[in-house]
Amino acid sequence: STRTPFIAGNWKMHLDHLEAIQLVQQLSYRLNPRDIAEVEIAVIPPFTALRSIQTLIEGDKLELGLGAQDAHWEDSGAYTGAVAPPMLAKLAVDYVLVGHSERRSRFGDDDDVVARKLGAVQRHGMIPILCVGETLEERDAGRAEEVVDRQLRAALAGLDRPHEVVIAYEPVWAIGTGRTATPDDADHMCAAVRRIVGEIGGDTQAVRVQYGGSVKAGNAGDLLARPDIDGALVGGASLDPDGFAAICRAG
Ligand code: G2H
Repeated sequence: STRTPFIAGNWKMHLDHLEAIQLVQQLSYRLNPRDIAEVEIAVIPPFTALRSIQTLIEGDKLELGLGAQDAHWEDSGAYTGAVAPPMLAKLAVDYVLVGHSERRSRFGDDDDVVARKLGAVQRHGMIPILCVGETLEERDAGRAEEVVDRQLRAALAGLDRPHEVVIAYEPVWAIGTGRTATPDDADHMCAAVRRIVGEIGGDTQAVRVQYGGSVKAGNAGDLLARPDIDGALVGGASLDPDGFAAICRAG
């Protein structure tokens, strides 16, 4: 396909800003520009490390995208503890995760909140990485595609250009569990995601769809070789520079 593979490392709640700089440096030593010329790579650290990583990326002219793990939907206001999209845009943040399953299950981000955050991120010129995916219970009940369909429509319905969003299909039962969807299952759902984006009015060939859930160096090649999987959202394995560099090369 003509879509550039996109590998993003979601560090979750790990690493202080000094450890974060170290990891980015270790990563950049391991990535030969020739190996990754055709791949886009981003790191998604905690908020506290965004500024130092941004400085490092600019100072060393690294070919590395920067992402944030969440954003509020308002531009400012009395929302103690929250971070607003314009603050992130000013830090040259390229991507913002929206609707990660941990936000949905542990912070109460429902479909409505996800839609508002996604719109706010886009309005401020950043690209949302919208996470969707079914639980084990939903998959066993044969409802996986129905759940993903609902999540996509709720988040994307109001957008003019629904394909200008990266979508990460992350089956909840595969997150941090060591259990990965088979490449066939993952590819099948990523194809369904693409079809649904088309039904909402997006360009099915332009939208980038990542797979996420226990991606590591050992399984990345098989997943990324599939036609409808355009990249990976990597959690645990993105904290290891050797492993993450290997996943990037697989892209
Ligand atoms: C899913 C994924 C990254 P992990 O949450 O978003 O994490 O690779 O640890 O399963």
